[in-house]
Amino acid sequence: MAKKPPRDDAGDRDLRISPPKRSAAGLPGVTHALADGLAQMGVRRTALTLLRINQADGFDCPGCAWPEPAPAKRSHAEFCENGAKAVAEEATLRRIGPDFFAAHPISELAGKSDHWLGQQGRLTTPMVRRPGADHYTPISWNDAFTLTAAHLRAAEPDEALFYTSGRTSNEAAFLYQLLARAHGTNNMPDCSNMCHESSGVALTGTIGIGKGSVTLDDIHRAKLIVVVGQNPGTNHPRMLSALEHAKRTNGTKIIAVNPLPEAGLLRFRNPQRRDGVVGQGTALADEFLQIRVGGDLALFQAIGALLVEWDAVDPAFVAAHTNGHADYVDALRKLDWDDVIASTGLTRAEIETAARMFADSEATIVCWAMGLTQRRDSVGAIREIVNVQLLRGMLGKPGAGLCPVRGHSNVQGDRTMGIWHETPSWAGKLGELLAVDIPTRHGYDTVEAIRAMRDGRAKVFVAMGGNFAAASPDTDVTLAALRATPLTVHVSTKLNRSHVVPGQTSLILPCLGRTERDVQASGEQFVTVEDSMSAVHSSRGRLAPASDSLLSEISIVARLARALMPDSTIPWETYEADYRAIREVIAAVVPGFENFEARVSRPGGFTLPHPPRDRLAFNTPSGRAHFTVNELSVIRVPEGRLLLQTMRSHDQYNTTIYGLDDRYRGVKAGRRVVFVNPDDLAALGFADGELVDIVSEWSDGSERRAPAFRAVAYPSARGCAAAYFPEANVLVPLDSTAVGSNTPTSKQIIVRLEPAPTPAR
Ligand SMILES: Nc1nc2c(c(=O)[nH]1)N[C@H]1C(S)=C(S)[C@@H](COP(=O)(O)OP(=O)(O)OC[C@H]3O[C@@H](n4cnc5c(=O)[nH]c(N)nc54)[C@H](O)[C@@H]3O)O[C@H]1N2
Ligand SMILES: Nc1nc2c(c(=O)[nH]1)N[C@H]1C(S)=C(S)[C@@H](COP(=O)(O)OP(=O)(O)OC[C@H]3O[C@@H](n4cnc5c(=O)[nH]c(N)nc54)[C@H](O)[C@@H]3O)O[C@H]1N2
Ligand SMILES: [Mo]
Repeated sequence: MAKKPPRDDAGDRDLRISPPKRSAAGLPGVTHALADGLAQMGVRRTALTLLRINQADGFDCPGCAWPEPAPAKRSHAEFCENGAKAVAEEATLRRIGPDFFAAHPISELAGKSDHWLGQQGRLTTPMVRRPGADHYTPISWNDAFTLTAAHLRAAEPDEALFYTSGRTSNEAAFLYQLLARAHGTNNMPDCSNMCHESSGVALTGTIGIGKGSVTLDDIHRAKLIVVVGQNPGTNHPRMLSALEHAKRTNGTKIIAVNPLPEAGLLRFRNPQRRDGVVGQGTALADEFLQIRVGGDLALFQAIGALLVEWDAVDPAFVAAHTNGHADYVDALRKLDWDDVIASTGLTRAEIETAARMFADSEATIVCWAMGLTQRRDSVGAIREIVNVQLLRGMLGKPGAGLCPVRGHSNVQGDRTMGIWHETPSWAGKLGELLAVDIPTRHGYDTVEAIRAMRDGRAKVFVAMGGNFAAASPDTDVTLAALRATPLTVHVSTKLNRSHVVPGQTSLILPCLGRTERDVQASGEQFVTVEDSMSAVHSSRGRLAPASDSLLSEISIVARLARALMPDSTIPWETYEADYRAIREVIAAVVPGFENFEARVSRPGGFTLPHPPRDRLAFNTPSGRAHFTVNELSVIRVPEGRLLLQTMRSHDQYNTTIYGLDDRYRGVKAGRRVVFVNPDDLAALGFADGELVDIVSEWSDGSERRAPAFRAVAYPSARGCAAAYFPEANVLVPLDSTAVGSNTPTSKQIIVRLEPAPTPAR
């Protein structure tokens, strides 16, 4: 039997802190995975569901976007502790229906924690909140679509916003962008805007494609893997198996670049190997560069400068495939090492050791994630990684390349399918094929969408998954913006913050999840997804749906489209009845998807072309890869202030909080903690464990406050602090974004700590 959801909202009442762990996974990983499954699903369902994850005939793990090995090489347990938690969260046996919403007014739910909201169970019935009401009440699907269509028709097309989170399948995403564009807008903000947008912008500008260039096979064959600004032990646990494999079979060297000594990067105990469950495990990182937050651009410039100085470059590659080399080298000659030291907090000797490893490696991969993408200079920092890889000729050969490690399991696929606030290159073809006018005006990204709602320029907000209210920056601004919007519509599996800050009218539309059977008029359907390494494969759920009233995301889009455009010549009904019809259109318009149906029906699917990797072809104006010159500007943190980054605990999936522990970092039963180097804490006059407010300071003089965090002395880089997202989002100013990608700077916030006022008795 599954356990009942918790009744009370414990908060940080029982918070305990112990020293951080030195290794990841092993036996505790296995038991934690099972504990979550059992609590949510009971024994039988836990066993049945977990064995289907990432199998060729099963469903794609809704956890992260790390790829699966080829079908023949897959183990029976091709998932990790956190994948198991993601599945348990969706396949839970807990349900919330009309009774729940009748018992809990919205004003009460708004006071609950994200953890409590998510723990209540799966949404079962469409619900509506009418203007002024404090309760959601049931609404029929038909009425929900009619209501939404009426609001959309009453507004200009560009007053509508269509948000997407990265779990949406290729088919649903393709149909959803078609709906938005046929309606006449490119307003498609998506979670990517807050995630890897900086990677896409940096890579498109330099190598002509916004995606990573490596495959899993490359990871196994690399001689050097550099992991920058990423915490795979928590966020991509199966990546650790790949790193371990490379190390054991190939002697691969690993460099970790991070302000925090993350457990998984230092040592890994592979739960799929006997010695990993009980033994010491494998030491992963050979070199740990404990960089200051924001020091990566300087680090890679310095590595580039040393490689040039040592003549450790690949002149043939540079001459044949790149341009801009001379300007780049000129700029490197002017590099100011004092700035490099100030920016990175590293010694020159440490940087030289790392550069030597680059110089000695014939096959280098650089991986990165949110530690690199959510800062003011993110695009520049990623371009500097590209520079170093180009210098050494690390594209288009086995075991080498650029590897942005994506987050959501289909976030890369969603962009391929046209979820973008600009116009995809193939939009013209789509317009011709279906006889629709495709808009060419730039739409709003996430930050612009918030501004539009705040300023009354948006009338309808539709979200295909995700949790916009909790994921977005500047929480108070975002919540007010959502509340001011005439209609908000959330297609969701679970209750979350976005539902309890409703627009004037608000709809919750409950949908099927990945693990569930999807039966339409033509029979049982599957959908497809694309992982972080451009491999496309099918995903088929097997569980009975959480409720008979659920619709698939595709049905919801198709039915909304018919309500909105009754005279449309687009065959929405056919698409809903048979997803093969959607794949046929995708095959006809999206490059790389020729013969889609047949190729994706093979076990393991197929890999999309990547011109730089496949044949050193660069879709840039010059046909070559570009070296770039990026300005190094040292982040000056005023006296008495810290540079705060916001990150994930081990027990959360973005805004979904599975539990209140962060095992590897020694945190139990609480989330309102701020990690600070002990020397900084002492210098600022705070004691370890003291209760503090975090106050962020923005350049326009405005301040934002996150009250009542426990200060934790932690072995972080000097001058830096870390707290969890989404609790700390309130501190990120809406206008503080990365140059070039407009990604909120969730990893670069200047803060001061203040003693928290003693609560009144
Ligand atoms: N279990 C689980 N899995 C997930 C997710 C989840 O929430 N839970 N989220 C998914 C999503 S959407 C994403 S995008 C990924 C996120 O995966 P990660 O990018 O690993 O996520 P974060 O927790 O934000 O970790 C950022 C890391 O960067 C480091 N860092 C911070 N600032 C800097 C800096 O200036 N320089 C460097 N070099 N490092 C820095 C932090 O210390 C931390 O280790 O994971 C995906 N997978
Ligand atoms: N401060 C700070 N802010 C950040 C970040 C950070 O590091 N720091 N990270 C950013 C990043 S990398 C990302 S990707 C965003 C994440 O932003 P989002 O993608 O918007 O947020 P999630 O928390 O992943 O969304 C969780 C919700 O998705 C719904 N859901 C789950 N599965 C399904 C499904 O199959 N279908 C549908 N329709 N709904 C489903 C559930 O209702 C659940 O509550 O947050 C960003 N915000
Ligand atoms: Mo993400």
